[in-house]
Amino acid sequence: MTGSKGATAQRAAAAPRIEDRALATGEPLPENLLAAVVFGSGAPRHEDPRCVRVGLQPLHRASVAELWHASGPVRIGFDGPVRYAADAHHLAGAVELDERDYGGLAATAAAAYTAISRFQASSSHPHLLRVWNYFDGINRGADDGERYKQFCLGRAAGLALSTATYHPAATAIGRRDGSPVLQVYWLAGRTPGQALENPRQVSAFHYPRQYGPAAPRFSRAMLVGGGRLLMISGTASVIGHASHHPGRLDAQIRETLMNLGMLKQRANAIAPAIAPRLGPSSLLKVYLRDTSAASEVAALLAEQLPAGVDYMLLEADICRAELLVEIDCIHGA
Ligand code: 3EB
Repeated sequence: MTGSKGATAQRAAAAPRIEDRALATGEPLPENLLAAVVFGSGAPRHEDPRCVRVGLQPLHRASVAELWHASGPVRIGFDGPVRYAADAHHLAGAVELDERDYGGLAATAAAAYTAISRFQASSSHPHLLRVWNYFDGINRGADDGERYKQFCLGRAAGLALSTATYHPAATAIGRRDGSPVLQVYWLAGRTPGQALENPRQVSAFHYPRQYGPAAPRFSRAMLVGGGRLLMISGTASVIGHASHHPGRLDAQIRETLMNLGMLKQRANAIAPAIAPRLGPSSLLKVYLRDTSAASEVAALLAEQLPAGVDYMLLEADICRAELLVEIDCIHGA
């Protein structure tokens, strides 16, 4: 009796294993995979629906991939614009919509998130946990017309159809590839996650009006797999709701790492399997606006990160023009 109960608890607590490594040209995708996110124009092309190609250029490697390994056999499916792959616990989904088909980014984001909300509501894995959003020219446009704010407007409209009681963790980052495609991909679960906020920061969904007509709908982090995996949203040099240290890369990195540290501590306090600090199993994506600062950033991170912590460094635009760098993190033991 206790044995079968224990097995049930363990099944419910499974977390996907996520790994960063390059895929060689011609290399088949590993077996039992939920998703392969590949970065850069040099990344190999796969026709597999589980593959998402993101046009962000890696700055310290030729190509990198993030592999989401399943815990068993994978079922692949399609539902309208959504493509997905699922195992017994988790689902990876992706939607890629061409802005020219919807008349602007806000309408495109609304269409994407309407599709996601509808799909998730009827899915066997209904709980939206972690979402990445990539689109071109995130800082183009003035005031409320700035594309990031337009994206937030459409996302809010689409997510309003969701039945979820909390927001997923998220990243929203600008590509520079001139492609009119909004890319959204996500992790969802059969069981809910636990959303975390950062006491150093105002919750994004409570940001004041100055940041746009609709607040960004995301949580600062999500505990996944019964507290075995922490998925931290895109994190920048924001305290309260304000950007800090404009123009100062070193201070922005330091502040960003403090925000990440706070979320790891909070997670560790309620989920002891989560290490309170970054370690060799942490996966970082560092989004950097100024490519000429790549070696400076590498030096700063070598100084500020614990030994053995690796990261992807990607050329990208960040959603506020004054932010030079943003980091997101997948973090376990
Ligand atoms: C911030 O703290 C930085 O709109 O989905 C970080 C992570 C940011 C996610 C999003 C935006 C988003 O507000 C920007």
